[in-house]
Amino acid sequence: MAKRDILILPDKRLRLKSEPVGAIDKAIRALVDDMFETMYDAPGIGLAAIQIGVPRRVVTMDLAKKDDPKAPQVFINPEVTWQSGEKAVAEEGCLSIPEYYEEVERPTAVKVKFLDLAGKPHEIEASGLLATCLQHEIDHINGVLFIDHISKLKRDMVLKKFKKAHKRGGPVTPFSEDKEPSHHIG
Ligand code: K1U
Ligand code: ZN
Repeated sequence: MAKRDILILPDKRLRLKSEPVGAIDKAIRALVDDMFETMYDAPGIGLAAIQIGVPRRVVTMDLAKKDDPKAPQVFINPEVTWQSGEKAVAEEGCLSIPEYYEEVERPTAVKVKFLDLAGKPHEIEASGLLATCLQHEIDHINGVLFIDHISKLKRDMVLKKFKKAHKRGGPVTPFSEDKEPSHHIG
C-alpha cells in the first residue's frame, strides 16, 4: 500500500477520459489499495483513479459518518444507466481543487451499474450523498470536473487562481481572503 500524490488543477491529466478495466488482476487490486490509502489520508469521501494519475475507470468511496466504522466501496467501470428528471443543489468539494466548495445542481437519483473487486456485476439506485458522489466520480473518469457545472464566471475565477498558484509553485491563497472586508480600519 502507498499513499500517492493527488493531481491538482490545472493538471491536464484531469481532462483525460479513463479506459475501462478488463481483468481485475493484482495490479488493479494494488491500485484500489493505494486509492483508499490516499483517499483516507486526504481526507476525502471519494476518489477516481485519474486523480492519482491512473487513467482507468476505478472509483473508491467511503460515506461512513465520522464516528462510525469504515465502509469502503469500490466501483469498477461504473456507468449511469438512468437519472431522475428531478434535480437538486448540493455543495461539492474536490480533492483536485482543494479548499474550493460550490453548490452544484444534479439529478437527485441515479441508477449505476458497476463491477465489484471480485468482478461481480451490480446495479444500484442511489440518492442523497451517494448519488452526488457517484456522479462526481463518474464525471472524473470522463474528464469532467465539478467546476464544469457552475457558472463560467466562477469557473474562470477558480481556473485563474489555480493556474497562478501552479506558476508560483505554491498553494492557492484561501478563497475567503478574496472577499472584500466589510469594515475598513483607518
Ligand atoms: O472526488 C473527489 O475529489 C473527492 C471529493 C468527493 C465529493 C465530495 C463532495 C461532494 C461530491 C463529491 C471529496 O471527498 S472532497 C472532501 C470532502 O467532501 C470531505 C472530506 C472529509 C470529510 C467529509 C467530506
Ligand atoms: Zn473531485
